[in-house]
Amino acid sequence: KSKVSVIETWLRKHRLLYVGATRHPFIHSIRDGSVDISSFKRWLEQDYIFVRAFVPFVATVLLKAWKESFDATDMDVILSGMASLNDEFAWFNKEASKWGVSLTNVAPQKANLDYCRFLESLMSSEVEYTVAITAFWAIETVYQDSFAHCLEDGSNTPEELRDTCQRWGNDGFGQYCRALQSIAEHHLEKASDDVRKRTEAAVLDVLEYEVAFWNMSQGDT
Ligand code: HMH
Repeated sequence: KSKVSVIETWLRKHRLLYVGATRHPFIHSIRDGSVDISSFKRWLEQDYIFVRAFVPFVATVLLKAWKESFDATDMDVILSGMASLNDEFAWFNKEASKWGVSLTNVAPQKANLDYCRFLESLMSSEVEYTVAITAFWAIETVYQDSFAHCLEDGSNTPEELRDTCQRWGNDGFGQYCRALQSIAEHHLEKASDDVRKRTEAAVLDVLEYEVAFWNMSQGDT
């Protein structure tokens, strides 16, 4: 008898919120070609700030993997994620110059500050590895699922936005998210009820912050 995984159970239970985070009107507007370019530029500027805070978060996940996990593949997968974040900065700079956007001196908006503050709370050494790695999986997966949707057959994504969608929507990134999911699931299976509950709450927080982040990009903060 095949057992439904912890993560699969949560995704079913919180389906509406997950769909809200991965099929947001902003994503629909990219997919159907009606996207407002000033919204896209705002998203680009704000996401650069987010990713600057995301790197130290991932560094703490790596540190926790080293201390708390006995499986060496955890560190390999997290390190590959850090390496792609390094490419991401080069990509942000290239993309910003393509759109005539400056990434220096951008003021973070409230939804972004709130999300970055949440990331910072997860960086604490008090936060268990299981909580942190699962939140990490959720953060990456929302972008993977959202942008992959913009590349599916039948999508009408403007040519000049395909590069952005490819960045997170490509198959390699999809495999990486599945690798993170299996690591998170492995730790969740062994976790106490208490840790599991706190992990579920962190995943819900991520989904809510992601919705607010898309809202901010569209200017409805
Ligand atoms: C807001 N969530 C946000 N930005 C990102 N770049 C990702 C997730 C994925 O790395």
